[in-house]
Amino acid sequence: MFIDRVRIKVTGGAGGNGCTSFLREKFVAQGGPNGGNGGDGGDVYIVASSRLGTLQDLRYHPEWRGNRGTHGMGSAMHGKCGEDLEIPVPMGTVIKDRHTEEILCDLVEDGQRFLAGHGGKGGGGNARFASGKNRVPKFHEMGEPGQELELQLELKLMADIGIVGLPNAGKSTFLSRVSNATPKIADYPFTTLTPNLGVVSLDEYRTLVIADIPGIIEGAAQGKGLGHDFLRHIERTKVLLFFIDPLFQDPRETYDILLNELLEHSDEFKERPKVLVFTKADITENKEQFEELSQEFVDSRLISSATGEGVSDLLQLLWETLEAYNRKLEGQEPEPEPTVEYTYDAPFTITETEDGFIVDGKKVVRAVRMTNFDNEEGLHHLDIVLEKSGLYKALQRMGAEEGDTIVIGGVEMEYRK
Ligand SMILES: Nc1nc2c(ncn2[C@@H]2O[C@H](COP(=O)(O)OP(=O)(O)OP(=O)(O)O)[C@@H](O)[C@H]2O)c(=O)[nH]1
Ligand SMILES: [Mg+2]
Repeated sequence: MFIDRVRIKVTGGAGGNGCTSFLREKFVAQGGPNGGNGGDGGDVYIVASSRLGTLQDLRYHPEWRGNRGTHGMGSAMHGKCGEDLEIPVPMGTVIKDRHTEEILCDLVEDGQRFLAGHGGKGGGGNARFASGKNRVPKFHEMGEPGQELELQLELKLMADIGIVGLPNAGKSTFLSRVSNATPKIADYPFTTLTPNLGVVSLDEYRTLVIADIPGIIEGAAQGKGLGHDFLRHIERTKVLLFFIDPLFQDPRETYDILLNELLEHSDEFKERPKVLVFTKADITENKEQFEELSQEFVDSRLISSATGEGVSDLLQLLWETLEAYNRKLEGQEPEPEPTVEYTYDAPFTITETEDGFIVDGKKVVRAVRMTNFDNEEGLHHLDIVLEKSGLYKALQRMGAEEGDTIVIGGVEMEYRK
C-alpha cells in the first residue's frame, strides 16, 4: 500500500486588538470609555474532498495561517471577524499530531471537517472593562494569537482488490498487464518483496485499484515467508482475488492454504467477497486441468496474462463484485461526525521547574496572551483574571515562593504573594 505523507503547520487567525478611547464631545470635559473590541480570528479547517486524490499540493504549501480579525476602534466600533479558511485534502486522510503521533481525526466522508486551528479571540476594548470600581479604564486587551498545530497528514491509498496467491502464481505479471504498475517479474519465488499498487482503467469512468502483495505460504499468519507482514495491507481491500497456478501443486490444497492463512490472520476475511482464478491458461496442462476444476469451483475463472485470454472478462467480474459489495456496505456504515474538534480544555496544568513553574491551560494562557504588558491597568486586569481562575491558590499549594519564575504561554513573570 502506498502512503502519501506530508507535514503541515496550521495557525488559527489572530484576534484583533481592542481599543482604548474615550467619548469626546463639545462641552463634555471627559467622556466615558468607548474603545471597541477586536474581531475574532478566523478558524482553519481541514476538509475532505472527493475531488482530490493525493496530498501532493500540500507539499508545496506546508504553512497555513487563518485570517486575522481587525482591530477595534473608537466610537465603540468593533473589529470584523476573520473569515474561516479551508484546507482541502483527499478522502481517507488521517490527521496526526506531528510530535505525539496521536491520531486526531480520520477524514472518511466527502465534506467532513476537522477544526485544526482555532482563531484567537478578539481583545476587549476599554469600554468593556468599565465598572463601578473603574469608570474610566485606560487599557484594552490584545487580540489572542490563533492556536498553532503541527500536523502530519497521511493518506493510505486503499486498493479495491487484493491479489493473494503462492509465490510464482503470476500475480505481478497480471498486474503489469492490466495496469500502469511495473512490478518485478521472475520465475523464482518471492520476486515481489513489497506491495505494488496498480490503477486499472476499464473505461473513462470506471477504475479499479489492485494491490499485489508478496506470495503467501503455509504458516504465513505465524510469520513464515514474507506474506505475513503484508496480510494487513489487504485487510483494507474490498475484494480478494485468489491466484492459483494449477500446475504447481494440487489446486484444492493451495486454495485451502491461502484461505486458512487469511482467516488465521483475521476473521474479517470471511465476509469479504472472493474471486478464484486459475492462471497461465496458455499452458496446455493447465487448460486441461481447468475443465475438471471448473466443475468443482463453479465460479472460478481461467486466464493467461501472457496471451490476455480471459483477462477483460475477469476485470468485468471484479468490477461487478466490487460494486455489489459497495452497495452492501453503504447500507451498514454509520454517518460520521461532521466536524471533529481538537480541544485542550483542562483548566490549567502546572509543571514544576528548577526556578519556578510552567503553567498551561486555555483560559490562563489566553488571558496572558491578550495582555498589553506596557499598560499598568492592563496588568492589574490580568492579575484579577488569574486570581479568579484559582491559579494563585494552586501555585501557593505547590509551594511557590516570592521571586519564583512563572511561565504562562511563553511569557515569564515573577511570583509575588
Ligand atoms: N506461461 C505463462 N507464464 C506466466 C504467466 N503469468 C506469469 N507467468 C510466469 O510465472 C512466473 C512468476 O510470475 P510472477 O508474476 O513474478 O509471479 P508472482 O505471483 O508475482 O510471484 P511472487 O512475487 O514471487 O509471489 C514468471 O516467470 C512469469 O513469467 C502466464 O500467464 N503464462
Ligand atoms: Mg510478484
